[in-house]
Amino acid sequence: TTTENDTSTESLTELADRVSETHKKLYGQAPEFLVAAPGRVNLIGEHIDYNDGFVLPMAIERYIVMAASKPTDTDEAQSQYHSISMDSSARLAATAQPGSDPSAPGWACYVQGVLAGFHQSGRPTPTLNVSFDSTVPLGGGLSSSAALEVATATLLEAATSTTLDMREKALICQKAEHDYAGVPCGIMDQFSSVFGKDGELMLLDCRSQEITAVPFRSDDITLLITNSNVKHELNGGEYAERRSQCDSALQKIGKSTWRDISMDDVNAARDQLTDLEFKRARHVVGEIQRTRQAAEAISAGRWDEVGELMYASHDSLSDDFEVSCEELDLLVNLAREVNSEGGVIGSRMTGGGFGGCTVTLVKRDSADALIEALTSRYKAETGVEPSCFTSPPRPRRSHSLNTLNGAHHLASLP
Ligand code: GAF
Repeated sequence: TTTENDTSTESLTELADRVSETHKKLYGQAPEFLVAAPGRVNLIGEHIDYNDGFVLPMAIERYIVMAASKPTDTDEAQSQYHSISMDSSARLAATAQPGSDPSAPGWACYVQGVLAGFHQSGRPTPTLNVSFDSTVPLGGGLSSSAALEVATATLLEAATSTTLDMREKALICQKAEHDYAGVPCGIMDQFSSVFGKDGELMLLDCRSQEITAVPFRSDDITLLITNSNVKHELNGGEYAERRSQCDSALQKIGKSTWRDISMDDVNAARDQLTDLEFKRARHVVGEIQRTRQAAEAISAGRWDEVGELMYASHDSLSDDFEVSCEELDLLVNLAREVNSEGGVIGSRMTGGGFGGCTVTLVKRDSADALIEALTSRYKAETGVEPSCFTSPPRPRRSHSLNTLNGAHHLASLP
């Protein structure tokens, strides 16, 4: 069980100021570079990014900010990274192999993987003193690891005055997660952090990597993110296990991509599949359909339909894909009970699962009452305090750091 720290309501500007100040104290140097990368919430399309499916995430106003300066000792070959909230540091070299320093803090593998990716692609990786902190809750299913990877990549771009192709950048970050964190993730989180704009859902075709913006057309609806503040990572292998179950189901169904498979094909292959593979296949095919349909329904303002699709997605993730948990089911059921008369449109778990967050579409003027109901009832049943925040889709503002969307190089200071 984890709880969010109280820095979670900080704006990007406040976070950037605080990280800069801490950096000065820590290294005795003003930062030369300041970068940010956002977390994300996924409205629908879960566990199908690695199955050639569609996902519909949105960047949220929660960021990882990194400040960096060049060390005065020019012979120093290793960069030093310091996590402010975790008060831990790591010395990292771009040539290190995965797992070569077992004493390094848990977060270091994500940074290390990106350094290695830059190095392997023939790009320079200058030695830096770095401090970072986050308003993305860590390990809460809002993509804090991708934000850390993308912030690192953005810092390296800034420090070497280069701009990577955005897709290549996201793919370097995904590879970092595969090779250095051992998680065979899809492309959703890194694409979201690189390309995401808050207030705008992006329909990502994970096969072609094409992105279509899906703006919210409703001023009176908001997204409520509720952190269950529990994590049930059994052995860390559940994600890879789901991936290989999907791969073996695909092979047995006899097609080269899930995009060519209908529910009839899944049913027709029932006898060739194990029970688990059948359930996984039913989720994948159903979720691909639901996500396409949801994108259309949002564009047309058919919110009730979007809500039904979200509940169906949750049920499928819980029953067929088995990545939910009691606490997430409880939060979704509580939202369902408050129902449409209470302004709730739809609700589901978001992200990898086994704890973390739910996402709920709710009428803006009902959000406070819903937060109150969820908080008191969830706490009464689990003994855990959830954290709630809305990520209001709204027009972009134009005069502060908050206007920045996606990964950003905030400043290069002389
Ligand atoms: C995690 C992964 F990193 C994503 O690629 C995605 O598969 C998600 O779980 C589930 O939709 O966030």
